[in-house]
Amino acid sequence: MARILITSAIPYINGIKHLGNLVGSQLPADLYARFMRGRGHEVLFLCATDEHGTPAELAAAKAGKPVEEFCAGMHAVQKGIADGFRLSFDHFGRSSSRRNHRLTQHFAGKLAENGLIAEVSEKQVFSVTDNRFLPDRYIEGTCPNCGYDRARGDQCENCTKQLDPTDLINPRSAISGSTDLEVRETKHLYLRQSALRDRLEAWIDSKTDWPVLTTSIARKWLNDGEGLQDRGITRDLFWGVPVRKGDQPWPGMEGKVFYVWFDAPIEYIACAAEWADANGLADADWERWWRTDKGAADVRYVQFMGKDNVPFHTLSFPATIMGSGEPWKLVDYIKSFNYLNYDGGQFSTSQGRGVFMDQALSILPPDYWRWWLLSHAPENADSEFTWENFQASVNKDLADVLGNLVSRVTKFAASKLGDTVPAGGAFGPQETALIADLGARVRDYETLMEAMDIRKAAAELRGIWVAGNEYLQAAAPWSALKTDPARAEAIVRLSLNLIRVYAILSRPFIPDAAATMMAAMGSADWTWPDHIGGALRVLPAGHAFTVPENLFRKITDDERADWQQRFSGVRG
Ligand code: B3M
Ligand code: ZN
Repeated sequence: MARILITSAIPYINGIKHLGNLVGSQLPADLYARFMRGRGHEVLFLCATDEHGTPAELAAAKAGKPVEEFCAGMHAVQKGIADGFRLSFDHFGRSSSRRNHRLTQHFAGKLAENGLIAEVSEKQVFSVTDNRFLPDRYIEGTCPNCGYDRARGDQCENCTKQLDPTDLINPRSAISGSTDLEVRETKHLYLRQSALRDRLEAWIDSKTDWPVLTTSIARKWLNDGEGLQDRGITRDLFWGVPVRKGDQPWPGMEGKVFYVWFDAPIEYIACAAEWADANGLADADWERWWRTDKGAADVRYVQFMGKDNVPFHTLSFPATIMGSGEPWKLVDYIKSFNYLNYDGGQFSTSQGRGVFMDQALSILPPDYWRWWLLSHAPENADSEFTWENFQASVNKDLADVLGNLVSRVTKFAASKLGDTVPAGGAFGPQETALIADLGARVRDYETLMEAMDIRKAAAELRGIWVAGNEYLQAAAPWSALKTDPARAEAIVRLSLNLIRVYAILSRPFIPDAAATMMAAMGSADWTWPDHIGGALRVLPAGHAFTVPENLFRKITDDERADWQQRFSGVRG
């Protein structure tokens, strides 16, 4: 039995994620966690809300709430939605937790001790009316290049020119509109990533099994321009982890907080501590997942994220860990994703375009979304959600193939042979052939799932369902019943067992349907089918089963058209 630590990129607190975000981190992480648990491994699967930063402060202000209260409320909302999608986190933590405050300050202190922090004085725009320094993107004005009057301080959206806030004509605060802006001197801490460049490069070079998407992004940043840049890790904000050197004050840094991207990945560690706290465990119980000197050397650590988050996970966070000089675990494998597009355009959080997690659950149960999203995961290229494709996948794969098999077998068995597994007959050549075919397919499925080759794994699972359907069609117990009832009993006995095995294999993708199938087979034996021949004999003759409710319903053309229309505009 192996030990596997799994983290998903932690979603920002300030809004509900869309399906493109879901398929790029939390959902594939859940798939992998469920598969590894199903195989009998010990898994710790962690996620959290990413609660700091200017967007959180501004969203709270817009909602008219103190930021702590806003974050607590949104954390509960996101937790509810994660549960709705059956995301099986062992803990859903918060980057604003005391554990993360202390760990973040601890890491900063260690980095300073090791000479990896520089204190830099810089000039920044201060809004007198808002009483705060403004990040570049919260300064608006007229673009000196094209004259667009709502250009942002970091870039003009109209002509795409990269800008400096001081380039803008008539600059104003994007928060209040105030033009009462001053340039003030402020001091910040920089993480000297450049000093760790060669170690980071050697480490990336050693990851020959990583997806090219992951390593190519890392290499681009390692070699960009003058090479890896040092990075500011503090901000002049109110909400965040106060800057301290371990448990000591940091002279000259009073009133400042760490940058959200400094403390967010540290929450992966803090979240394990939160998990231990929430379950009455000791520090040693979470440290055995994270400290290589305390048992974590044999843990395999896998991270899941969208491609935009890769630089922070391949360079900045490893720089924090390496620079601490302490034996914290480094990630072993990073599975990253391209983007999912939406019906001819892009999903967009800022524009409210696409289907958001709460909306998705309001129209269909989670398995429908899980199946489509995972079987179309944007692994090797961007992929696209269209309502036609969604309808076709659900209706074909889930309703016609899997749902239909379960319903035909159980209804036929119950109506013709009674409500227990029939005893007659023996397995013959058709069963032997099916067992051989499934044996090979299940091994293939395992290999693909272990490699996180998600689309191919989904295709193999569908193939496994299809094989069962083809067997049933060819064996035709309804015909056998008339001429050779014992033969019909043997076919039904195998088919009922097949439903239990399908529940186990399908559970990582469609956990609710899997639970329904297992319950209908009157079993709670989720043991992975290492030997398919044996697994297809687990439910013995005389074992009671029931006919489940329809597993999946079809999406009608009217519904499809209605949803297409309803989700075509922007979210209100
Ligand atoms: N919160 C980005 C996002 O929500 C960011 C990920 C942090 S991972 C440490 O998409
Ligand atoms: Zn412009």
